[in-house]
Amino acid sequence: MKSILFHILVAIAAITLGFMACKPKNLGTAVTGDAANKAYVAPGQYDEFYNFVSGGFSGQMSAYGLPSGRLLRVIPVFSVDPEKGWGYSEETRPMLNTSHGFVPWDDLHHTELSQTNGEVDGRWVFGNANNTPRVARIDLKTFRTAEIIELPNSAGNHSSPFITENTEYVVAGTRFSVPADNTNGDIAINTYKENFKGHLSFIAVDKETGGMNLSFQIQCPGVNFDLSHSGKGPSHGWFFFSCYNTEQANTLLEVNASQKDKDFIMAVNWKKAEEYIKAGKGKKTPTNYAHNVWDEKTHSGKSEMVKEVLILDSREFPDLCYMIPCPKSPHGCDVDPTGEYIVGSGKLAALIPVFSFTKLQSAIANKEFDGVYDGINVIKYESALYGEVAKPGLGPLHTEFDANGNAYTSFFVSSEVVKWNIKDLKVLDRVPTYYSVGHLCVPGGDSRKPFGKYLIAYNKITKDRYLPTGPELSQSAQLYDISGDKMQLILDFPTIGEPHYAQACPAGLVTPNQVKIFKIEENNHPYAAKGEGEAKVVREGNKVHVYMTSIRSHFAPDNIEGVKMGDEVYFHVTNLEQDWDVPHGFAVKGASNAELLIMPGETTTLKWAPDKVGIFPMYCTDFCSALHQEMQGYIRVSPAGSNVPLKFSVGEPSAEATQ
Ligand code: K7E
Ligand code: CUA
Repeated sequence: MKSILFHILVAIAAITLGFMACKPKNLGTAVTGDAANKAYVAPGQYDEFYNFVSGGFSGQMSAYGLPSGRLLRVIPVFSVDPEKGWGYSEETRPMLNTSHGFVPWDDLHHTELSQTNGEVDGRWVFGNANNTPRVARIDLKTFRTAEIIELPNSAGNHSSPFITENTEYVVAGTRFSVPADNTNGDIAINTYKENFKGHLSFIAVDKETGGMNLSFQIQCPGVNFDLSHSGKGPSHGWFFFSCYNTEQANTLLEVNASQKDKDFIMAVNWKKAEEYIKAGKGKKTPTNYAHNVWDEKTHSGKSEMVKEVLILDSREFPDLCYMIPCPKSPHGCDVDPTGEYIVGSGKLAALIPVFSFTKLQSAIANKEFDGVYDGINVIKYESALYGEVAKPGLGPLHTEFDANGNAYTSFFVSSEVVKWNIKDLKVLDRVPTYYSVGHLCVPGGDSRKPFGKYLIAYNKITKDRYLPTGPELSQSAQLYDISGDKMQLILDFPTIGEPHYAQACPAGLVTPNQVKIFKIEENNHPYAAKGEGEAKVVREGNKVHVYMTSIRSHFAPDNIEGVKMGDEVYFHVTNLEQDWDVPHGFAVKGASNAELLIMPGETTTLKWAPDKVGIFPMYCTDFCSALHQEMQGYIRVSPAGSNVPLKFSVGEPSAEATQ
């Protein structure tokens, strides 16, 4: 059977090559050897790993199975999603609240799995919003966004959401420096150097619940924080942030922020920062940011505005932050599994510097400084440097690690992944990517315990890899087997949005904790109807609350009259099912928001303002039984001031039958 599949794939490859005659040759189109087998997961079989992939400008995250590359679920995070009613139902709308009001979109770049003792634990996955700065926590019991916290004093939240080795903190560095929230922002842009500041946010995470709380921020010079990673093992207690635009330019950054030969990696002693905060050294500073939390018992999100944040000024605490020079606009900032080596990737560099945590510590102790940058000591490059990987490729971006002391770096310009040994800094292997690779992911690859086995490249350009789809082509990932000495390409799979960072973990860390249904007796939604006997319609002024139930295959009530123009109708639909995999949907004609998708035991609300007099059908949108198509009803809308009484029913005989 294996060889049949292989022959089919070879045949497909041959046909494809013949069909796309203009396609360049030798681009790794044909799979080699046993590649097809390695990525093949037979029907009915499960994948070995979950892969949580950022959705870029789709604002969502998606879960794929590895090695098959099968898309399992798009998890709505920062963007509305009509498929799940996310951001459309009354319960989910507060989750997208910000200090700018309801924001239905964002740009999610990086995902990060929670860790315990430096190992991924499969409890939560975090995501960052790059536009309106926010961090989200997705609960992997439900694959739902459980919490979103906005970041004050920030603009663009790129250097995020990276975590410490026990998930003590999720960290977020601002990409754009801006004037602090408590200062006058109505100033000339060209006063950047004087007035713009960069803030690093430390969000504490509750060990049990995962609840997030913005513990403190460190105010830093006005640079662009790009990426980060925490220390681990011996370097636990430190965080490393790559910075660019240390020229502090406010225009034409492509030229003006590439002036200096070296920018910085900023090393932050967050344990020290914690001590200062405990000692009351943080300054309470006025601000305004949203903190949105989902409650699984009321099936609702709540948004709260927070008015204050604790700030430590990096200039006042010289033992908090240190700058390490790093060549040519560093992007990726990655720490190896031992915690000793910090890899900086300069987007315009032709080498990869590897810094040593031990050397960094002795450089600090011996004050081996090379001047001061805006109040922060600059470590001598050579004093922190372990060594450089010479001639690795062009345009290094990101590095991941395996469990055997190897690093894998993506090269955007030369479109390749390069494997190198951390100890001797020798290049061991290189494979092409198709094309212009950005981020990489190895399961557990930024933790103390990488699982190795696979490496996924997330590419920026796909050109000729898939059937064309007009001017916009598919986004793409490529899967490599890294279990041997040589990396082997085994699969291309399309992805959603633009993938940036991703995380992966063994499925067994996640599956045992899955929620299958919500218990109806634990449903504390204020408008729940926990049985058909509780179904009703209640008028409060111009608000009409429909306490509706759904069960295979009808709604109760399914006939409603007495709604008038000018009313706001709230359909609170409780799904009475207590079986796994039996959601119901709900939609009403002319609704300007979306549908609802209601999980077993859950209550979800659709707000509807009828726009004309007449009869409006409503129906279940999710195919739930053989009689799903019968799962429907009507609502009658009368003119404003009409005396049609409020009336609701299910199963009432028709007028003809009662005569
Ligand atoms: Cu947010 Cu390099 Cu896109 Cu990753 S960054 S690629
Ligand atoms: Cu309920 Cu379809």
